[in-house]
Amino acid sequence: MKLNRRTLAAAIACAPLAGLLPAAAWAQKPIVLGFSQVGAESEWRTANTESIKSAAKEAGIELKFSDAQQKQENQIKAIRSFIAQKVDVIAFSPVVESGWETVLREAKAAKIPVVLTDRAVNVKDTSLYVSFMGSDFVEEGRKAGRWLVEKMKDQKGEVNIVELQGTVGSAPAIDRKKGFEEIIKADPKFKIIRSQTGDFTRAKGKEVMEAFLKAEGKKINVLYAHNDDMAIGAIQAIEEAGMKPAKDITIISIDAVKGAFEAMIAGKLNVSVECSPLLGPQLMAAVKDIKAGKAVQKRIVTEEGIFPMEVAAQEFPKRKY
Ligand code: GYE
Repeated sequence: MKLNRRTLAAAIACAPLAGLLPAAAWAQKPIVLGFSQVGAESEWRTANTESIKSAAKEAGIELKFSDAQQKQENQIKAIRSFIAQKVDVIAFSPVVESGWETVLREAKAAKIPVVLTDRAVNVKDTSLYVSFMGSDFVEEGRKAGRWLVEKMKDQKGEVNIVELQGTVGSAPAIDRKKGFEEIIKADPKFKIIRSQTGDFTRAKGKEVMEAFLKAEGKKINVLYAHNDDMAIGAIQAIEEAGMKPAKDITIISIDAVKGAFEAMIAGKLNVSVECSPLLGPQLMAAVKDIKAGKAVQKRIVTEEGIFPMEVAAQEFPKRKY
């Protein structure tokens, strides 16, 4: 470049700043990511939000974060606002599976790539999103079922199960039910006698368990809760009814958040199937790859385990959420 008076003046003016900033930040403006979160309904969700916020910061990605308070209409509004703001990438955890075609088509028409995190959508045209990262919820349900079948293998009579489902129409509620049923149906002694949504919250979990106890009382042998928060709410209801959680009623839940470990250590929860909310770093990596024009995997499955109460105390110090 030939230096004339203008370029020279500009170079001199910028020189002190350029020395202060890392080369990458100096060269380009940050990637802007619009993220629509489900809400703050559970310990899992809080950990997920924290993971996304801290990973964005770490990656130097500008995050526009919107909390939908568990309402699909709020998520659709947030996505439309991200489109209007021309963000670089949109990511969201869809509260329910269906009803996304229109807004996803709008994002596609605006050429804004979409990444699904945590929960899936039910769309015919899978080109409406670039990638879906998160757990295999059917497998989580199967793990819960397999644990129960093993635990009750010597039991001769009926095993009466009550089920606290997650949010109606959400991928984890649909899939966790499906995976669990697939396993227990192999033996007719297992019977789901009541099944109702507790919307993934402690308050609703407690409320619905109270109703189950009123209706079925001592008949209940097992509680299968689609997340830890509902199980923790239900534990309170069981204790208030004068029964012993994890003894009078075997309790299985999903997520393996710290609250579940505390309940297991206290002897009130039998087992929790792991579901990791720590999706932030892998989301930011995908966002960077997308912006760089690199291919990203269509499906990224989180690897996870299962923790029975016997290992809770030993595992607890290692838990990150
Ligand atoms: O299990 C539950 C949360 O979508 C996997 O949502 C997530 C679920 C999680 O509210 O605790």
